Amino acid sequence: MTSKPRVFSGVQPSGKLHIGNYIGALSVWAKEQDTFDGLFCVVDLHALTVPEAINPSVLNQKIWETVAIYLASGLDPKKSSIFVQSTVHEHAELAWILTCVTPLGWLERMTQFKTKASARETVGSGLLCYPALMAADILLYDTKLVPVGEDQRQHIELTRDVAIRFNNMFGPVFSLPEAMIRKVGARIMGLDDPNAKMSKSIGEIKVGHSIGVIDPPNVIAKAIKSAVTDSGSTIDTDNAAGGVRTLLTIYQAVSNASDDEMHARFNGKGYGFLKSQVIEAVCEGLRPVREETQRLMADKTYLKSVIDQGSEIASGIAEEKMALVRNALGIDFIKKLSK
Ligand code: AQP
Repeated sequence: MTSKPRVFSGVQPSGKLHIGNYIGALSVWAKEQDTFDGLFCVVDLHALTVPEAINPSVLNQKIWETVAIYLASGLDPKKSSIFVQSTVHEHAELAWILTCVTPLGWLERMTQFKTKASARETVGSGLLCYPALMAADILLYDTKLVPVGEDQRQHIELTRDVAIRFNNMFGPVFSLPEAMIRKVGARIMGLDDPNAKMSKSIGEIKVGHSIGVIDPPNVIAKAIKSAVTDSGSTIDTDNAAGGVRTLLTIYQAVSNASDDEMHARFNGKGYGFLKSQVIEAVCEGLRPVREETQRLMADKTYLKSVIDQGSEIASGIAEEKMALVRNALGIDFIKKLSK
């Protein structure tokens, strides 16, 4: 038993993993891993919620690449468990059970569902039920903290509500998790649209929307040079909004500059200067991640050993929790009959 708080988080292996995912999630995991009992998962079952977007060989490649990016971002498999969601079957089993205890209205209220559903002609039920799978991911492990970007806050609140509802109906099985959200950079907006969150799926199809974590420097520079600003020309660090605020936020998150340092460096300077500084900081900050990801992608045997080790640890915890869940629901026949 460890006294460190249990932490669970994940990234979907969908689209192009971007600097928002890195700043909002991955960099926090790596920085804080010594203080966590951490489980970090590549949530491949979540990537199935938009089946029209699935290309099996691309998805398979993205799963490997996401594991490599986790490691390249600084996660250490000796300190944290890194695994792939579909290798631990309890995620899918608990997701179905939690779907059954979650009122439809709770799912329909989710902002992410409403945004994604409104952009599509047909919407699969998986997109609606996604938060129940996310609740299963978290609740399986008695997770205390969930380090995520701001966009996931509502899903963590739903997870707590689902856990409370289950506990009230069937007995105290689940502990209540809390979101862990950084102050600067928890919601990075698209470079092409300061009103839309930077997104993996949009980044995959739209040049200039995102900065990919493993994009080469020339691609990063081109995206930042073309980033939307506004009709002004000089920076007011305290009141900057829109695209200028996005660039300042990315610089501050990547460089760890304080508010005073940001003021001294940028106040009254031109947008061209800001862009050149962001290009330099981002290219330099992401260079080790890109290079290490490339190196790790050539060593699948090592990546597989990391995933196997993480899956074994995660499965051990998940099996124990599922035994309690089945017992609470009265569906533990298989075990009883085989005794
Ligand atoms: N723009 C963002 N700024 C800060 N954090 C972000 N995260 C996502 N976008 C931003 C955080 O990254 C983690 C992994 O995200 P995800 O893969 O679970 O799902 P997502 O939120 O759906 O990511 P995308 O990029 O928007 O993907 P698509 O386009 O496929 O929907 C989470 O902690 C998330 O908060």
